[in-house]
Amino acid sequence: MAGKKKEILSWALLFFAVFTLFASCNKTEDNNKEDEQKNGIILGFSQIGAESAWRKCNTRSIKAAAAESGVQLLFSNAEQKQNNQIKAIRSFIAYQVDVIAFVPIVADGWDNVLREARDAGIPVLITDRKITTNDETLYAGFIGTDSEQEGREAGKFLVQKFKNSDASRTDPVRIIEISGTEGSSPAKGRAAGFREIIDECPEYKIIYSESGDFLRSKGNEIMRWILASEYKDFDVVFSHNDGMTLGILDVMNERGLNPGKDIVIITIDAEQAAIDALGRGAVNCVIECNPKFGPTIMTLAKKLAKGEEIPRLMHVHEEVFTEDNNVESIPPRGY
Ligand code: GZL
Repeated sequence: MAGKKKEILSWALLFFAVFTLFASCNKTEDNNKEDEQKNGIILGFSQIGAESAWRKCNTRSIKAAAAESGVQLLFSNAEQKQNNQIKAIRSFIAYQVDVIAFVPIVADGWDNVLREARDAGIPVLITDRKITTNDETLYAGFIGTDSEQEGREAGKFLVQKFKNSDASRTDPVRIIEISGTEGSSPAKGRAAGFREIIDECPEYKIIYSESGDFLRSKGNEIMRWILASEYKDFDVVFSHNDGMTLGILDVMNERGLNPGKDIVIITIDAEQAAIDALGRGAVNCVIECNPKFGPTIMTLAKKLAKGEEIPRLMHVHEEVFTEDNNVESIPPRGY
């Protein structure tokens, strides 16, 4: 009997040993999968700051997409300083991230730090704003908005608007331009695209242009100054982003002016507040600049981490909303 008991015990012990071994293999496998998910690629991202509703939405899109796709995100907010971006990129290099992505606050001054990233073998993806460089080996590709086209759309709306309204008009159409951050690709691109269209029509005249740095407070300040200056009689405001436009509208409303009726207002971004202003007739044209390309950034970063090629230039889809649109049909903007 004792022998029988012994035999059963040995079988039980053998079964337990085999079961434990099998379970631990599974566990290791699960751990590996979990590790891979958790420790996917490491992406170092330098964002310029939080200067507008657009920027905050862009950041939300990037962070949500990283979490969704298992990308480990090292996120740095440069607080509007190029130097902080350069320091962040250097820290990503030191940390040996798999990929670096960033929004260049201005177009110039990136060659040295991007050369360091290239020499460290870390691919770079440029997002939202563009850089100026003669060395195409410094980055793998660009994903973002087409600022020149946004400027052209503003010009096309304006020309159409005045063609329809008063064909007999002989005096010039006096335009105020409130532009974005000096030296940034959106400010340069929007200005260039707008001029490409209106320069074909001599009756359009930009009587005053100043950078509002994409800030609502600066838009407000500049319009306050203009209304007390020799430029106070104008027909159109072309503002490079909705934040500055909202600051401009605040002053106009304070002064009992009639934006959208006596003064044509054209703005870029298409944040909800601008669409609402379009709906109440305070703005005539809102050109979309789409901030929600976080998922595409993650897809491109994963390709780069695997050593795959990506398109050199990718522009996100953008719409134009005008006073002729049924605003109710425009989906909620989310920013
Ligand atoms: C444009 C983007 C601009 C937005 C602003 O691509 O860089 O920066 O138009 C934002 O609202 O601050």
